[in-house]
Amino acid sequence: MTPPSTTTERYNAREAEPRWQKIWDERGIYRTANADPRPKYYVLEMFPYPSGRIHIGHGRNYVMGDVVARFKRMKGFNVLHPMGWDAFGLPAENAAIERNTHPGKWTYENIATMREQLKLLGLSLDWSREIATCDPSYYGEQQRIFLEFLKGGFVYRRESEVNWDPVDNTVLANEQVIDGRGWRSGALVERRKLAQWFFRISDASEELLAGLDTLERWPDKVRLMQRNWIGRSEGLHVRFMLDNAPAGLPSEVKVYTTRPDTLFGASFLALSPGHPLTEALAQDNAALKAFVEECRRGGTSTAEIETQEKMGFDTGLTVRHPLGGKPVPVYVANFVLMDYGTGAIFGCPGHDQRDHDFATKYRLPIVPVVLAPDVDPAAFSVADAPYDGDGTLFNSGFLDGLNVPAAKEAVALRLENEIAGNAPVGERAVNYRLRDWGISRQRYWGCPIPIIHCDACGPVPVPQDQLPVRLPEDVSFDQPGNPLDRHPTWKHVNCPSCGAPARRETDTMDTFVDSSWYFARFASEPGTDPLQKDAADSWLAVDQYIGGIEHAILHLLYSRFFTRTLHKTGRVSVKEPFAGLFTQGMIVHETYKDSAGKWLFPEEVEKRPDGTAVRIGTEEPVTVGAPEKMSKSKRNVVPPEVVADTYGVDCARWFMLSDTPPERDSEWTSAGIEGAWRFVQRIWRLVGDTAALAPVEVAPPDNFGPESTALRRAAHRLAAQVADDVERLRFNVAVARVHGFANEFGDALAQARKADTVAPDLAFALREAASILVAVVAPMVPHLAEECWTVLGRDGLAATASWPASDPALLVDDTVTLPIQINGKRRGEITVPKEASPAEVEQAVLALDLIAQALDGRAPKRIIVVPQRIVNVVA
Ligand code: ANZ
Ligand code: ZN
Repeated sequence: MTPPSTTTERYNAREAEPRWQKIWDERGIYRTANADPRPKYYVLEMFPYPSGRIHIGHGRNYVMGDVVARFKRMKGFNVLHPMGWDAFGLPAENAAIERNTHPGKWTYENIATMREQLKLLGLSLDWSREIATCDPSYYGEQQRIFLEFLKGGFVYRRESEVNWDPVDNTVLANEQVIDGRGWRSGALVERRKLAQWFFRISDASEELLAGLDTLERWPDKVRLMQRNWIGRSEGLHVRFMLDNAPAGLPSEVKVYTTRPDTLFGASFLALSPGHPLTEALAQDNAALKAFVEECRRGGTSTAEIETQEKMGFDTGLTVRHPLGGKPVPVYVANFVLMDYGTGAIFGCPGHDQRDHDFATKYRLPIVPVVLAPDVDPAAFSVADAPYDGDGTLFNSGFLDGLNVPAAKEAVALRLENEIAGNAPVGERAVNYRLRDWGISRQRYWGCPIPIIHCDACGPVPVPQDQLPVRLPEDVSFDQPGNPLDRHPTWKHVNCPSCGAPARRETDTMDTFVDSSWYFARFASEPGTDPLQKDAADSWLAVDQYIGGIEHAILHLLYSRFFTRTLHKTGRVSVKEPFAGLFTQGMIVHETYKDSAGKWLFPEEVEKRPDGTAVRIGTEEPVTVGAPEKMSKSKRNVVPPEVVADTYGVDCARWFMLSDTPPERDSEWTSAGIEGAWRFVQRIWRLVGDTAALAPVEVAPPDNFGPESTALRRAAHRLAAQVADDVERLRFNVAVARVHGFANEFGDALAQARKADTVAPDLAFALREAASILVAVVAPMVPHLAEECWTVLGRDGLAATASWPASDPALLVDDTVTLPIQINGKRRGEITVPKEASPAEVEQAVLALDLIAQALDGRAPKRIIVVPQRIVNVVA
């Protein structure tokens, strides 16, 4: 029988993809049971905010997570791969204002749209565990957790500053302050003090820092960012005695410094505007009071405070320098933060930029005390810029000649042993940049803080049987401010403790709280308690967490703190939520603008071969901009539906995994997606051709010839190597290997087609190779894999198949490559089986073209084969 030459029919993704999705769905194969004897594997992508619609750029991390989930299932794990919605937040309120709708309605509509879009991508998710953080069952549990944290001493209430819009009379979120003005009123924003709730995350600084060392499967970059954010520093507290302290005020100021070595360069002391001494002095100093108010203007974000111009106020007071006793003036300065160190500093303008700016502005002395190495002291100046490098102390009395670390130590020792009024003047101290986490938000669309304020009893927890505290539905957004606050009835309740009329807390929680434990929520099966300890313990930690680098700090740090606190309150056993973390690169795309400067969608543009572009329909020229992160505002987005309709989502998945390492940005191009399409068709043809040449499953023959052995080796190696690549999330490497294998496989098929009949060993090897190929690509192109599985007549679904086991005998490399020398000169090499006899090697060498050419048809005088080493030909 002559085998047919090729499969001509094309793979029709548009028809096949929805069909297989329906079958997966009907058979519930991605639903996960907690009671399952197989080892567990939990893979999670950072859950999305339901902002509207997704574009293909959003899909990359879900596809990566899906490849891991599908791969681990094939490897025999009980895989948890859930999805949910980070559903509270400001955009929903903004939408409510703009469109006159309810934030909940807007949110749930977006969820419905985005759920369908995600389903389109063929993700192997357990949708039965879907959660939305705005669901009362979710946020009710969060309220319980809040109260447990409160009881455990991990939550407290204090006054803290917020952005205040004086025209709209409302608190603004940082993102509602634009260039220092309210986003709606345009009024200059002020800072106001408000009693707010805080999580004591700063108490956990040391353990959060130490825990980073255990997170071996996190990117070093992220661990470093967290380390810097926690910002541990070692320094010295130094007490400065006031010379002329006004009656009734403290007689000293304590500062925190990490550079005690520069103490002789101190030319001023600066207090924060919020320092108790500042406040006391301002009581009867109108000018100082006005200055403090001036400092209060502008937003509360750190970025804003750091970029403000340095401002100071001379209090007229002086302190004694603790080494030497000269008087040092005391200022109030806007750049000194109240909630860091002691809220007071000594300024050394010679060696610190901020102090230098300040001293220059207020004409204070700038004295260098650290001399840069190999510099002439006479020529060394810090008048124009401070010097913050290493060096040798000078202008510094007993410190002169010491290096910086030695000088730090010397100052610490001296001041530790100097006693003033029963206490040492200096004390070593450790400080952390990490601040406590303020969670109160004066917003509607968030988790209500379950507290009732009573004039007699103070803040009282809402009793358990009254949880959840639900958000009222009947709210209006036609006025600025928090609708919960002006709701006619919602906040008016009786005190649970004494029964007197009282008020509900109208603040809601920061949405970062919602995302700090959702991974634990997914562990509970649907219809059970939201945070079941057994379930959480059996699934946590998340084995592989995948998301954007933009969450490297806050979300991950808060989740780590939250998990540690859940551990302390007995809710879960783990301390760290994410054992493995991967931060994927973004998908970027060119931008297009018409002549009027309006952004155009890619589907409105036709690219010309010369790189120029025109608008489809009008033919007007289009300006092509550099690839940028896909974003709605620049319209450089590709909707998943469009890809699904034209190429099929498997092509999109394949393309997203190809070429670029997953941690790097990847550019979406039509050439790229077309390339993926061609490869999908190629796999389809390889499988089809195999089925045509070797239509039935045959038992493995006793002996394999060289051709079938070579193909088997390649296939078995592919399975082993791709497994390793996927374990390490090197998807692009896996894709490259599949390409390489496809070439070998294609060659083997072409050879087989030439013969009149396909030998049984080759028939077996071809079918085996096709099955391995399909199984190996199944996690990446799952729909195509199912279709191919059917063509090969395999049982069951590709999605539930096992990962192909590689025969170890086929993995060892049993060939050896020997260099060939002719008359002592290296001329080439030959690859032969390791066990080949010298006679066999000799024969193989003589058959080479290069030998025939070198010998010009004559026979060689001698051939010396050194087994496993070299072949010498004497001509
Ligand atoms: C004197 C000095 C001399 C300083 C010098 C630096 C350089 P880190 O490393 O981040 O802990 N500082 C202390 N408390 C502050 C506050 N509440 N607001 C603003 N700045 C504050 O930073 C410690 C340094 O930051 C301290 O060391 C202090 O300035 C300043 F050549 O003391 B230094
Ligand atoms: Zn009361």
